[in-house]
Amino acid sequence: MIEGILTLLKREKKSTSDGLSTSFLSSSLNLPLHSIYDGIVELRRLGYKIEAEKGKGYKLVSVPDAFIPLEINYNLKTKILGKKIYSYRVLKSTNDLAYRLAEEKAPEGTLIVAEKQTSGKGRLGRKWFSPPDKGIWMSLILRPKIPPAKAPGLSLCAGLALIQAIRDKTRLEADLKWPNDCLLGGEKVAGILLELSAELDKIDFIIIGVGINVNQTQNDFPKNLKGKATSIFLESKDKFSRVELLKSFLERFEKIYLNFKTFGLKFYREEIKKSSSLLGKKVKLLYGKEKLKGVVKDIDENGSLVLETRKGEKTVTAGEVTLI
Ligand code: BT5
Repeated sequence: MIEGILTLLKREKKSTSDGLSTSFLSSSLNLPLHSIYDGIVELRRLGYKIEAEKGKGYKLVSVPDAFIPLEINYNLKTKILGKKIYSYRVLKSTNDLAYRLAEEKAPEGTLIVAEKQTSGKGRLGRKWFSPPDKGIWMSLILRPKIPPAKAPGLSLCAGLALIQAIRDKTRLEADLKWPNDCLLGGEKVAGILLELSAELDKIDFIIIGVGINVNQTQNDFPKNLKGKATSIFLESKDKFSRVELLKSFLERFEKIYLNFKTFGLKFYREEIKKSSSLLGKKVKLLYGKEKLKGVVKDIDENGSLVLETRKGEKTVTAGEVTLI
């Protein structure tokens, strides 16, 4: 019911008329008058600002920048991603809940999103700082029929979709830092965490977790992240709609993901390389106990990093890279 009211109010927002009367909404939606009143109350409770001047109709003044499934779904141009949404004010970790839901057979494309995480996770047990209402903390359940060895390429696909979405919504040009970071001005604005449930040769599901710092000010970051982390607001001095950015990411990632399942990184490798801040740079790489130094030569068709070291060329599938 509220979807219908909202759709009409949104359409009306673009015109200059006096708003929509209760009776107009009631007859257009084939609903009794009291359902229209209830619907307006519910929309206001969710944070939609709706004016109703005496003698005139309802007018939508503003929409909340909150992860309301209704708002995420509105005009969302995807076929799989975000068709089922679990949205929370507070969660320990969207990845943890996504993993549990995936084990319980939640469908591919299920989106879990939270306004705040209390135990946001990075890789290797690291923490992901996820304060309320200013960032996007989300996870997607994917079930691609690809060999497990190809899965890490999905981190780069998500990173590329993120860079495209940030460009689309903010005009900022972010860098992709292999394997799972997005940087603005050399500092981390987003991170990606891929978790996999698989047998030897078959993926059961993949959870792709994405954390994006959107509207944080300098004071919103803890001391240990100063100089390391940034937000879209800090780089652009503008506040952006998290919902719009999330939708743009879902639409772009779906397109890349569907191609990736069939063709691997083929269509995206060049774009990934163009966005990559590491190509041609001298780096140090840590992977478990292995330490390597060299110049980044390439990102290959599997998404691995190719390093030119003193002992020749080395190809690595994962690790921690620092510029030297
Ligand atoms: C990552 O790990 O970059 C992956 C982060 C994934 C977070 C999302 S949020 C939604 C979903 N649910 C989860 O529980 N997680 C995912 P890693 O490369 O290990 O980087 C972690 C490091 O980044 C930390 O050790 C800090 O140094 C830094 N860091 C922590 N919070 C940050 C933030 N908000 N912005 C930038 N850097 C941060």
